[in-house]
Amino acid sequence: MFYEENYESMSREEMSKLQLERLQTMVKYAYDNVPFYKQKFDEIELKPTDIKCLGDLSKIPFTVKTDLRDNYPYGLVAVPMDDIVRVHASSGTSGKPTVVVYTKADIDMWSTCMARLIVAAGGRKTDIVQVCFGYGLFTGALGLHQGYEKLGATVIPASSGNTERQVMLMKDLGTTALIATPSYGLYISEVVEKMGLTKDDLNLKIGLFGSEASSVEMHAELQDKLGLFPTDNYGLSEIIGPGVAGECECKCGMHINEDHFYPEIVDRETLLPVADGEWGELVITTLTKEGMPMLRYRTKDITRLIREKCECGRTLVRMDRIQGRSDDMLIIRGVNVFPSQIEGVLMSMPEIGGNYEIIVTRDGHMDKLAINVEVKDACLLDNFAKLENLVESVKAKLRVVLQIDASVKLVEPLTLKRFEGKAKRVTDLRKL
Ligand code: DLL
Repeated sequence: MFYEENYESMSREEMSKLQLERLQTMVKYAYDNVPFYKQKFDEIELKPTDIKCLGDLSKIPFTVKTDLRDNYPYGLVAVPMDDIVRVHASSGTSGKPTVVVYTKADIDMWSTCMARLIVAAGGRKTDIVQVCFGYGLFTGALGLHQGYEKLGATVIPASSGNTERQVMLMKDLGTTALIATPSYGLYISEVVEKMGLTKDDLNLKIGLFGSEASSVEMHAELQDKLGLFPTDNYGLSEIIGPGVAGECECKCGMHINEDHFYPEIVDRETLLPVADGEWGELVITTLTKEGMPMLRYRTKDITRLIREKCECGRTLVRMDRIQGRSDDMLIIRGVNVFPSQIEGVLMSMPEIGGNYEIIVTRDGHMDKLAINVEVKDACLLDNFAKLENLVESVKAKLRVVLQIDASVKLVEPLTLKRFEGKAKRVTDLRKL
């Protein structure tokens, strides 16, 4: 089933034609209405009319997160404030938040994009949807909320936190669709168990997870514990929020709403476009956004594009699961380490749970990588020989994947910190 079949299953020729038309209009619009873009174009003597084909996009300078910060709060807005109907912001780790704005048409486009991805994932009008993302400036909750509402489903704006109450609501209100970060989804599954319930006491059918990385193994666990079909969903506030891309029922990459968000993959170091299918940093240009157009926004997220035919019938290009963020990458003893690689190893071991901490320290000139991870069954901690064996096999697997040694500590179930939003798993004490 499709939400907008004409756009979702366009031929490549039609899609490229539409993208080029929209790109040319968007570039002129941004140049005419946002002094920031005009200045950047003028500096390199680039004119909107120089964009004659999609490949010409690479002539346009990148936009980065600090451009939004430097123009805080409304410097990149392309319309009179009177036309802005919503403001969101992403928290950011330091200083001012990144503010993003929406016109009425932007909200409509956003809801439509979200509705497309919900339907692609298997969500329906008949769903009772519990949104367990935090409501507020974060785009996650309202994004999914609007999309599901547009579809005509029943939305419960539960927000995040108070997990026992979430489970009670889920059970009593007959929730069929769960919306959360994957780490919060797993935490909910632990609370279900703690409350003496099982997936059979719930009526969950589908879970739209996103806003942080998740592994195949995490999805298997969500499916097993909660009895739902989990999908991965990607987006970022600077572009729109969720609704940029999401997995369909085939789960073989996230379809990008590329008639609204044009994707490019560039090499992390040279920033030049990579060959089709290669891994690199995702760069997105908004093709239809009015309030705050983004030209060649560097997401810092590492992925690749997948163009092979998808069984679902959608022709929208797919992006692979995010491998990490270029600014998340740790350099430990000169070796590049992505937290997602560590997670992949941990989640592949059945005795180990999904909760872990990565701690990097420096002893003299020597970087040290320590990993604390919960075992699934506390009894294991009483059997010294078994425990030692498990620690050694985790270390050996990590060595193969990362090419460096790590110290590994197995701890009791439910003893590490839990998260209701995006999980923070890495502590790099070297920077302090
Ligand atoms: O997290 C938007 C969103 C909300 C997406 C709900 C999906 C569901 P921000 O708070 O601006 O927006 O964070 C954006 O989160 O650049 C990625 O690094 C990360 N991210 C988002 N989705 C995924 C995902 C929302 N599916 C930043 N896998 C992005 C991995 C993700 N990382």
